[in-house]
Amino acid sequence: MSRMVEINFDGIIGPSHNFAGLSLGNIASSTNAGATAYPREAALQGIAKMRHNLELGLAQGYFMPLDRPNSGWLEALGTDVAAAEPHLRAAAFSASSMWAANAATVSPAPDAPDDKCHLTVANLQTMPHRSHEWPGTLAQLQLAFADHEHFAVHAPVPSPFGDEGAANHMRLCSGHDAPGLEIFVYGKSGGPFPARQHIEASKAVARKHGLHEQRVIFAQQAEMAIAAGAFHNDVVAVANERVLFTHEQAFEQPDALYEAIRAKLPEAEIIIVPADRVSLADAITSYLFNAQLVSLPDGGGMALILPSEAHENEAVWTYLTDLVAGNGPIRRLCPVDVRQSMANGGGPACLRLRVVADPATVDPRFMATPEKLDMIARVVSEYWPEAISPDQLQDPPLADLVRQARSRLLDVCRLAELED
Ligand code: SUG
Repeated sequence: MSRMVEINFDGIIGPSHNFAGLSLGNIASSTNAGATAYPREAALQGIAKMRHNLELGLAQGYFMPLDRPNSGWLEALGTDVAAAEPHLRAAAFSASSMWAANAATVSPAPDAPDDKCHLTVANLQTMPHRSHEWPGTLAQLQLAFADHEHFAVHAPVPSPFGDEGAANHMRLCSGHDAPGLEIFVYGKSGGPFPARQHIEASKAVARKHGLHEQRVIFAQQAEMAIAAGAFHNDVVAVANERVLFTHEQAFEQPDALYEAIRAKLPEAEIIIVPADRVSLADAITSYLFNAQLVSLPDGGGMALILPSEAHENEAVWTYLTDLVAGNGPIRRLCPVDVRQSMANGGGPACLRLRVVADPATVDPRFMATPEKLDMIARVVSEYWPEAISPDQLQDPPLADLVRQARSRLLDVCRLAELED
């Protein structure tokens, strides 16, 4: 019997995690540029989040870190790890695939005419350090979702149309296994920071997934939000089942969007956080919308898995406490510590890709259990570097150490075929 549930696949934080200030428009990344990073602690924080979600009764999976430093990419640029200019070396080392919300856009089977779950790997072409993720990500998606009866994995949208995957995509539905309304959020360039999601990419993904135009909305992200540091829509809005939880200033034309949502999905419930309760600046530093909004099993209502930074922001926490005290669908607040990822602009929701599917149709090597997480934590504790400062990226032993750590993880997870 098929059991369609939402599975959260987290990117395991790779051994080369560092703060190189590579993402213009991502305020945390720019603020922490040059700081010492703690890859071991970072990965253990990510594993603890997965463990927490398993304990809540949620289905959990993971993706492996990619092969870094990416020497093939440097070679294509006519250089290598030793000779590369520092910005290229840092881009080759980046552990940015941890942010699995940018891995792909996912349309679950109930939304598609062929009754398959469609995944399009994101080209991430706006930021150089992210533009070389997709081949490694595609290889994993093809393995994890190799069951062609249930999944269709698509190649990336071609250049020059930037696509950043699920971070700019929301799905509203009466239940995960019911047909959904898919909202694609795009940006327009021209502001101080790049708009990373191009409308042509969003439209291409919707076409490739075969979505019916009645069940799709394309909405422009507010230029003001991008300029304030919301480099992806999931920094200012999140959806789960029939609920859209959004900041008032997330969209360029919010009223038109809300109206279109209500017309296409009358049961939708839109929770709008007003700027006079939580400013855009507080929303972006606290990452309250970069929460995982999840449905708890057994009718437990919805919970927000939030970064602990949201707990520490008075305006944000007061708003959230009032929210759960009301009679709304969001019943529970669960702060989690993902500070190492947060310092590069990645909250709990950035670290995961949601796939609605029957877990039995997914390659079990990508599915988490408490025992497997313990095993992964042991590899991380033994092999992940404790600290990486930016000037260490040029030390030849670091590249070997990072590669060896990943190989060890692939071995214990029986995924050595992902080795290049
Ligand atoms: O693409 N940070 C990532 C953060 C991605 C967050 N994802 C979502 N919002 N879904 C980015 O900007 C920083 C890397 C550095 O500076 O070293 C970075 O890539």
